[in-house]
Amino acid sequence: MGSDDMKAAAARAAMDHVENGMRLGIGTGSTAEKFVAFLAEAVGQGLEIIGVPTSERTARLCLEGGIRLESLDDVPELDLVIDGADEIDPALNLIKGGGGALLREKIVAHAAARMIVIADDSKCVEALGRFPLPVEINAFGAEATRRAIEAVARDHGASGEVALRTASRGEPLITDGGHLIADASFGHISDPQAVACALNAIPGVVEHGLFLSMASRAIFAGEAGVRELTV
Ligand code: ABF
Repeated sequence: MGSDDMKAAAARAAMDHVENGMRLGIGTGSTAEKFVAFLAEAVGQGLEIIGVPTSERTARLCLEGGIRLESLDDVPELDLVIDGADEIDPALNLIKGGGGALLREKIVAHAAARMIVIADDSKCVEALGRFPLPVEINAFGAEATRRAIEAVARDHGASGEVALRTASRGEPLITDGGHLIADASFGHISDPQAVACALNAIPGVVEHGLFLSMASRAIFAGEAGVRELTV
């Protein structure tokens, strides 16, 4: 099974957790997009849900698929959010933000009673940090903020640099919220909670991609099939 098929298998399995009448947060990224496709199919067959998207891109795909959407302001409490991740540790702590949507993803996840993360097996890690940690930052004073993140990373044993993310033509990537993304290469994050607290203390940091104790279930797909992990 290729990576695309694994993502689709995890996304299909997540549909078993979607019930009629749910207020559903809908994630961003290629795995979440497979989920949107299955959801659109189910909606076409009569499933009624209210979706709250985590990005403009997901919103567009949902609307194309006929999925009813509302804003989080109109539906501030959600039953469930289903989203992808860049890394997942055994306690279901996550790194997210590789797709640049971490702020809305975290706001939506925080508003949801439950979070299910869907992924192919390659996202499972023993310890977070191999994937550079995305940090969404305010454009004002971006270099000062980048250096402050670098200091946090150094204090926590980071092995690499902190780089501002660029878009396809080399200009800075701008998020849906109008911010920048700094990617911090830790290599290994031994104390995710401490790193999260230190990043939260930097004024220019809008939000970071450590999603700690937010997901209660992970659906992984790999060569051996689909497996679910709960905490
Ligand atoms: C989003 O999609 C992100 O938070 C994460 O960065 C990314 C995972 O992407 P993919 O499913 O394409 O690997 O959920």
